[in-house]
Amino acid sequence: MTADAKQSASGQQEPWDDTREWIARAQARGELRVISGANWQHEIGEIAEMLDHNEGSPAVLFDNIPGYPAGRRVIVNCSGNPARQAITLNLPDSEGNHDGLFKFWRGVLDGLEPIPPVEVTTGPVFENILEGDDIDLEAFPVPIWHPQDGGRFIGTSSLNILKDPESSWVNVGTYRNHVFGKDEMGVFISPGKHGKLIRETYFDKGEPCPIVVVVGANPLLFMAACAEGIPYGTDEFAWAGGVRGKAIEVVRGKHTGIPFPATAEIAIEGFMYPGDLHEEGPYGEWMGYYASGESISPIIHVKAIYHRNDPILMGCPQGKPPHEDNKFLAYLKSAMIETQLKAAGVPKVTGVWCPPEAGNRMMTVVAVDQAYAGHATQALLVGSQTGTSAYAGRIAIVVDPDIDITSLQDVMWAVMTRCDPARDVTIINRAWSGPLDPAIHPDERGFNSRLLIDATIPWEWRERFADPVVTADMSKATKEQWGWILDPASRDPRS
Ligand SMILES: Cc1cc2nc3c(=O)[nH]c(=O)nc-3n(C[C@H](O)[C@H](O)[C@H](O)COP(=O)(O)O)c2cc1C
Ligand SMILES: [Mn+2]
Repeated sequence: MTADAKQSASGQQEPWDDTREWIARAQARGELRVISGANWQHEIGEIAEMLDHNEGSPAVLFDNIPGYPAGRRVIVNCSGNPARQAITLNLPDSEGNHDGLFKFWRGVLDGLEPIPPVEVTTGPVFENILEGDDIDLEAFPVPIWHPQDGGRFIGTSSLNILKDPESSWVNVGTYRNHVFGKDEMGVFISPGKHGKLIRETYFDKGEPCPIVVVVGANPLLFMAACAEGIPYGTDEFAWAGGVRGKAIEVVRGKHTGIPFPATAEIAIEGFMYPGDLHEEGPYGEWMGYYASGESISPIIHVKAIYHRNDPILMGCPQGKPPHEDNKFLAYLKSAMIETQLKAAGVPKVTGVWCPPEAGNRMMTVVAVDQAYAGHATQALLVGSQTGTSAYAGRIAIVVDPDIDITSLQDVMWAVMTRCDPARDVTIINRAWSGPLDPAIHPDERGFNSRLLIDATIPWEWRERFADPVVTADMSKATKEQWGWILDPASRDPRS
């Protein structure tokens, strides 16, 4: 069934099932361009970087990549703007904006019931099965994403699927995958991530660790795989099923028994062995540096590659923020932190924002309607350390509800005018970081410190705090009446 038929049959949009339907919907809305002839050596990477840093950029599907047969494609920037996030989340076009996305994530996360994946006997991912000498990771047009990358990274928006050996838990995480050779690749997992904890359970017992890496999943599953704060023990496929209100269909790898989406474009199955290591990286990382350089990391020995005809490799190269993931994680992570603050018993939180400019991690802004002495401190400390906000933070800020938390300009105004450093600034030490932080001495990475800023009006003398010259309500009212002056082509509506 085509994407359009799905729409008209039910009178409203049914969830799309695979990347190809997603592409059809994006194309129908003018959100996707097909580009022929860009090379994998540097042009696709350069274009992806340009798309990340220009407002309103489209998703791009690269075809006719020199050296590869037509049809072997690469897609980037899928959910890089609110309109395409609405497609990914199956929302009406009218919800593809700030308010619509906040509303969606707040609503869906409140009491989210995961829907476990359902197993099916086969799927399009099995259209081609490569084993033995046929295995070749470079049979796909894997780009060199950044000039100083240590090679071709086939996994940038990948689903790395691992199964806990002691339970039925399946975990899905996005971790980069560096191609080492025809049938060998890497997986770089930071300390504390679920995938690493699971792998250690195998290695501690001296056992090989099975894995399936999907490098052409779909934009929704990518969101699930990189959303920090989905609890330890929760299957991200089930979480994604809950978000879209319909189970994900999975098949199982022949060699590992690990489930992966039946409609995946490309799935790579293999094993890692204790003590079997290879140089990995460097890679253009999310803070905008090649910070972790080259290190030694486990090798995935590939036993099978499954792929659809004319497979589509999905990419989300990082680099200087904001990149594609920052643009969608801003809504998702902010709503998750709000939910977590509520669950931790912090009342009257009116909003949370993880600015894309700070890679959604290095800054967390919490707005609270202060109701008692110490309330702002509570929101600030908890907000900086929830499951979603703890990793790789740098600065957390608490503000009052009149501040537009999605505007760095407004947040900075609050910091500059409501915070007296001697009273309102706290540094906590030895927090959760990792090897990627360029601000920490290369030999001392793992921990970092956090700056916590209370930028709220001081509780004790709130009644005497100076009135602001302008409020959001005043600006809005002025704009409604006089906003036409800002448009040079407008006519005076009063005449
Ligand atoms: C584009 C992108 C690339 C990422 N690459 C890595 C990576 O190479 N290693 C890593 O540990 N985390 C990486 N992450 C972050 C993880 O995907 C994220 O923390 C996820 O929640 C981990 O899931 P887990 O806790 O189930 O392991 C990346 C995130 C994004 C958006
Ligand atoms: Mn997880």
